[in-house]
Amino acid sequence: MIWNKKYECMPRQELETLQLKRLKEVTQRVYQSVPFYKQKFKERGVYPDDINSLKDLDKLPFTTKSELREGYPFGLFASPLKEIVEFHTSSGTTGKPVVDGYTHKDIITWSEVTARCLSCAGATAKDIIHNAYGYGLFTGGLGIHYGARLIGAKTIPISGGQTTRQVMMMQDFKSTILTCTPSYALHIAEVAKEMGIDLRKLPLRVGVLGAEPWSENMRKEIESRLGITALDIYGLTEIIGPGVAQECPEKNGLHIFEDHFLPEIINPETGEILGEGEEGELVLTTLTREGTTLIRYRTGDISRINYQPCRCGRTLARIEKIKGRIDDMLIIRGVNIFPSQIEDVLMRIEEAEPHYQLILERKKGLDELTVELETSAAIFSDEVRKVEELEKKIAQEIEETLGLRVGVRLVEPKTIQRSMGKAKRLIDKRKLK
Ligand code: DLL
Repeated sequence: MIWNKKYECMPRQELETLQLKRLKEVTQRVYQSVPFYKQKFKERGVYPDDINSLKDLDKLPFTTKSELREGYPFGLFASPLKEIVEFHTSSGTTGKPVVDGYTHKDIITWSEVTARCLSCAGATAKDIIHNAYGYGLFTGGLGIHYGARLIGAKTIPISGGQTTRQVMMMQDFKSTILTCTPSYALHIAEVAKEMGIDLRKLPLRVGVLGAEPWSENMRKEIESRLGITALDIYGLTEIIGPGVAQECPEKNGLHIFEDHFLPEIINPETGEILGEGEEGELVLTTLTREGTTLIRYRTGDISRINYQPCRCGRTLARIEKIKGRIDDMLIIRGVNIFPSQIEDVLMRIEEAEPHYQLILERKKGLDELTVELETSAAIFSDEVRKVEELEKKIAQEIEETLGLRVGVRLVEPKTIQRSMGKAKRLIDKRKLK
């Protein structure tokens, strides 16, 4: 299902003409109305009139998360406060959050892009959408809600938590689409099983899952436990919330809505723009936002871009599944690794349950990583030797695949805390000391 053929299937040349027109407007807009940008542009010796082609993008300065924090709460808005109709904030737990202010037109844009996401995943007006993303300051709940309303689907605004009730309603309302984080989808499946309900037999057919990194093998796990097609959705509060990019059933990258968000991939160390297919940090410029309008925002997320048209008919570029955030990259004895890469290996192990945590400690001045992984209760009823053998096998598998030596500790079912939203995969005990 393609929600907006005109824009999602636009020939690239035409799309680029539109992007340039919008980029010019947006640079004018921030220069005129956001003192922070006027100052930054001046410092760099660049003015809105210098933007004459998309290649001129690299003349513009980057925007960082810490700059947004410094502007807290309304300092970076490009619209007067009287035009703002809604606020959302980022979900960070420490320090001041990042605030996104939306004008009425921004809410219309947001509805449009999340409607595209849901349609891209196969949703139509006939669907019953079980929306278990958190409602409130987090953008997940309301963002999906607006898109679902635009396509005329039936939304259950259930938010996160009270999982037994979620399963009951999913069964009684005959929900067809589940929207939540991948880790919460797994938790729902676990609770359903305990209730004696087989989700695979319910009408549920698609999951629109995102807001946290998840690996290909985690996808397989979710698909088989819930009996659904699990598709990835990407977004961030700073830019709009969910609705920046969405995977189609081809499962080969997430279509980025380039008529609204202009993507680049850069080398995070040098800031240099990288070519198609090269891995680096995703940078986004909002082309149509009014309230919060950002120029070259450094998302901190690692991906690649692919400009080849997709078999689904969309001409929009695709970003590869996000590997993780730069801040979450672990460097252990010289090996750079993202938690999602370890997850991918763990989910290949037959005895592994999809619940794990990574514990980072410093021992004798060296960083050490221990993988805590749940396995079935049956394994613990065997001899201790069996548990140790399995731990060794998993450690070996990780070392062979990733070149990284880790400790593995198998734990009983339900030891690891379940998440209603974004799962906490890494426990950094170095910072606790
Ligand atoms: O997580 C928005 C969202 C809601 C996206 C619902 C998808 C679905 P924030 O709380 O601001 O916003 O967190 C944004 O989460 O920079 C990524 O690091 C991470 N993230 C979001 N989607 C994905 C994804 C929402 N599909 C931050 N895969 C982003 C990997 C993701 N990481």
